[in-house]
Amino acid sequence: MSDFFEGIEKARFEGAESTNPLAFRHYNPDEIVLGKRMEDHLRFAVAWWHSFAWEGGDPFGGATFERPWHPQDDMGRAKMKADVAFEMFEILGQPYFCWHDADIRPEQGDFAANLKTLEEITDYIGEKMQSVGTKLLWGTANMFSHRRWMAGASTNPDPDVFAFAAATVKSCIDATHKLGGENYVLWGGREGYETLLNTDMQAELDHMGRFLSMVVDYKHKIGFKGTILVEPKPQEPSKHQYDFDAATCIGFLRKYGLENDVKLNLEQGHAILAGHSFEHEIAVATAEGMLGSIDMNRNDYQSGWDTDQFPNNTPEVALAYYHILKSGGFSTGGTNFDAKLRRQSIDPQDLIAAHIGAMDICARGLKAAAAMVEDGGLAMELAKRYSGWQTDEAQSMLESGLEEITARVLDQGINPKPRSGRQEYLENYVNRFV
Ligand code: XUL
Ligand code: CO
Repeated sequence: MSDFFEGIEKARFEGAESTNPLAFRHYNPDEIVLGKRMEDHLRFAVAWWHSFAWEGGDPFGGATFERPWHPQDDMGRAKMKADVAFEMFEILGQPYFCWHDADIRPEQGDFAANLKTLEEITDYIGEKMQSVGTKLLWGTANMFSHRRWMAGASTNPDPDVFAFAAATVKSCIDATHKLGGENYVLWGGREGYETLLNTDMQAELDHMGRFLSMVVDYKHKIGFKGTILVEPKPQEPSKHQYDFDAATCIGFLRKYGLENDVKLNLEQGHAILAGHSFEHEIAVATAEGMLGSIDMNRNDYQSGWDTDQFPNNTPEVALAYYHILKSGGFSTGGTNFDAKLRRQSIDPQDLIAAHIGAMDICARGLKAAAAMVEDGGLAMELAKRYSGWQTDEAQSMLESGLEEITARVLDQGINPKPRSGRQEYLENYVNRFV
């Protein structure tokens, strides 16, 4: 036991009237929502990188957190970091967590040494998972921080980097499989370009497609039952990233024949950077049956940067979960808080308060979404708006062609009457629930 969270008790559900800042007011894991436990709907996960590995630096200044496990270059401190992480999971009652290899093991500089420390730390984490009961939602490889990845991983012009990336991803899928992970994520922060002047985009996309096929082949070979997920983001750190948004990723997966084997991990902040809303990205993915999991955070609407703040906007969260519920909810995926403290929030209590607040907002959003699903008001408006398409005549038009349709327009003197889209009415409707 470390004394990092000394004096902080296990967080409990105390109900909406509670004024206890470290209690849940909405997140009640056993509460039944649409026939399922709240915990099983939301499937929360803590992101190891933001909560334990990030030291609080920004482009203008260094570490502010100064945790007892910093600097993170030695196995003893990596284990201390794991001890503290599991203490936090117990305080919060977190069902899941997520990691990059670089968050959990000390960086050794070469592949063989990194592999050894990854195996050692994942054995250690595996034992802690047994005793605490927190499970692995997903693992992933950090192929963007170290300078070897500066020109990409699978899209690097240097085939040796492609090889290093293949070996790294294999080691991370192995570690995820060993820990019973339910998904494996690939986020390509450097899979893109800084300038087209030095970039062969065609070759890079083909290499990325081939790389992903190898990942899928390997997953099947070792019997990993988890889902392979890619995570769209338009830019940052690369000027342009190939996995720009959900629609771009789906097109890419189809082109390389991967649409049945790979799904999407969607993140709120990435949706905003791509000029979309989070629910837009979710709706695009669910329309194609490709929603895998979500990274829940909140982006600063003024900065135009990926600020990864903890979510605290109920209406936004409610609309996201509305689309998730409508598509049947998560299967292997969940709600990972890809969110970090502000760099002035240096106390251990800040870490706990941030997660409690985020879990509460998500619970509140989920309940609002479930109430909208149960009430059926939005579904009814939608059905009304598209009801014209229920007629045989409208349906048969889809089987015909421009000439037949033109003949019908002339014959029947078709002259459509505009109808209200009722947007304000619908916005008021949503406000009844949030
Ligand atoms: C970066 C990001 C990553 C991925 C995992 O913006 O979201 O943390 O979730 O690599
Ligand atoms: Co993310």
